[in-house]
Amino acid sequence: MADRTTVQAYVVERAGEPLGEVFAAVARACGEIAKKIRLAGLGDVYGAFGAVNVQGEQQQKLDVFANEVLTQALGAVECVAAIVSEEDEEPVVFDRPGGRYAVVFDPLDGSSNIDVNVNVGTIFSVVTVQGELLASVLRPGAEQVAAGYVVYGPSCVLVLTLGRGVAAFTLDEAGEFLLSADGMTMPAQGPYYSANAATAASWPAAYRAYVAGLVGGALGGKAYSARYIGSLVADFHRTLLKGGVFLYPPTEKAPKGKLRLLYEARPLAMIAEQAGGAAVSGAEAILGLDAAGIHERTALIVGSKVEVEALQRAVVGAK
Ligand code: FDP
Repeated sequence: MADRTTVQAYVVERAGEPLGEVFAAVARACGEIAKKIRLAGLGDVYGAFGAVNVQGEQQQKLDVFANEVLTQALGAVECVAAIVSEEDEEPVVFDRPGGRYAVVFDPLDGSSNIDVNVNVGTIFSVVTVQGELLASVLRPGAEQVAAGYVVYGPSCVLVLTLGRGVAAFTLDEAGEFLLSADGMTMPAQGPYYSANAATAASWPAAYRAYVAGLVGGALGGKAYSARYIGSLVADFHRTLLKGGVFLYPPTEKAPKGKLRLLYEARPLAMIAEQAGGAAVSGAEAILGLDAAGIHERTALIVGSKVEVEALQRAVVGAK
């Protein structure tokens, strides 16, 4: 049952005013993005913006809008030293003495789903800037101060962790995210696996055998069912609530994986671990990985402990 605790009040109580302001800005911006998405069919917001981003992907109009709204909101927060966005080639640095955090985000994830009215999301991570900015954001995800995502679905939900558990907030009609679940835990094992089966022929053999095992009852006799939306936040959100495993393995086209380490894999890995789940890139824990660049890609296997550890054992065994 929702109470009247806002995101900002929740964060201030547990982590202090400055981080509370960061989350207030994220919540405000995501509230605006949610409104834009809800009314997308009535405005000129569907379709391509006409430019290609640093990842070589067509930017959608809503990608650009979401990036601008988040950049503006976070740029107005005194303790934010810099932002790193999927849509920007380089970090945006704010020249101010009080800056102690960098916020790393994917403003609108799953944007190929926008035009067909399927769930999309925003993913973000907060890190402390100590010394050089770039070195601070590249340090392993275990050092994240906080992480979260917003899923723009039938209801709009913001899920966050401050490193001590996971909580969810639901956007109300007045535009405020209010606490709707606290102390969230992921089931230790779940009924679903989630992967783009069309790419399976080009996965390493251990991944193919693993998924065949899930379907065939190799993990405790359960026959797993498939669910794949193709929108990471939505696929992760289901995995958090229902359990199971989401996997985006290395493929021939993307041998290092498709998803981005800093603003997709790391924040979701932190949330998964805080909810009792796990996240690996194959043999290694996502949160232990160093990054060489801000737009680095990784394979991502995230979800319930039983399934993720089984995959990790399979990959290590195949080496
Ligand atoms: P999209 O290409 O629509 O932006 O990170 C990008 C992402 O979506 C994820 O949201 C999603 O999980 C994944 O790519 C889908 O990739 P495939 O189309 O290759 O399955």
